Amino acid sequence: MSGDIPIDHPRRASLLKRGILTDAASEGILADSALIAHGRGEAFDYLLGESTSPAAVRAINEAVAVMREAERCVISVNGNAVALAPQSMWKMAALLGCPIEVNIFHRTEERMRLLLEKMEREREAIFANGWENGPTEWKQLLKSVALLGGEPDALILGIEGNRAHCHSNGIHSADVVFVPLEDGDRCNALVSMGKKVVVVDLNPLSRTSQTASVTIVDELTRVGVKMVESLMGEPFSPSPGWDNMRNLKDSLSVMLDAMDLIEE
Ligand code: PTJ
Repeated sequence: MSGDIPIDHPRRASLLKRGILTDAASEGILADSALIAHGRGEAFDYLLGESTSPAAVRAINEAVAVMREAERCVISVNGNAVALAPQSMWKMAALLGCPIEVNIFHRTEERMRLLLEKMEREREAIFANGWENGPTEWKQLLKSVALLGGEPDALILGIEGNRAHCHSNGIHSADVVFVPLEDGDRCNALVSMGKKVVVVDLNPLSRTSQTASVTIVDELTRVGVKMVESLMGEPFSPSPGWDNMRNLKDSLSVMLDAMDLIEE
């Protein structure tokens, strides 16, 4: 796929992501509506100029600080996150010393099996290729990350059906949950359980964005790389007056400023 797209094509990064997702759909790891969700995200990303805004950088910093200070952090991944940014998720978990839980909205045992297998293959790929600029003990850190999701023994309160299943030593007992591409109901349920919820969502107007404790309005693959970089640097504290709504408005105004790109 990458060989077919000229290196200077203006939509190259976007087309590569489409290729990754259509391959993942063929492998059976995505929900039926995953490509629609991605397309919605793409439209917002277009308005961001497909780059990380200063508001998103502030949210990424806040997210990293909150996750570092957590007593029990967990990274919750769904089909789209496993397809798009699996290696960043592993590296973040290794640096934070926290588990990864595969937790999907459209849960079937077959999808869960495929997602867990794909995550393990991606961990192996990091071992095989090394971790550039990673900490000296990276192999040990990566090895020690627990991958949860296969044997849920608890429920997310306030949501129904298969999508409520989670692990008691993962999402259920976490004080901070990182959930890229979350749906509104589940984000709301996690917040109602008293957890801090950090989300990545290109749509600043979604219920997820508005409900979360920290919302990063940016594209997941870019965010993953930046969060790993930040976690490899010096720790810093969360900002005491973090105002998520203010940051959402700042993100939305970057999109509205795209109007200036149209010459009269
Ligand atoms: O794997 P499952 O079963 O858990 O299902 C996953 C999907 C994504 C299908 C499910 O969570 C879903 O339907 O999500 P929504 O409610 O459509 O929300 C997805 C949100 O993610 C939308 O607001 C999109 O704008 C946003 N989004 C899509 N792709 C990206 C993104 N945000 C950041 N980076 C992306 N690459």
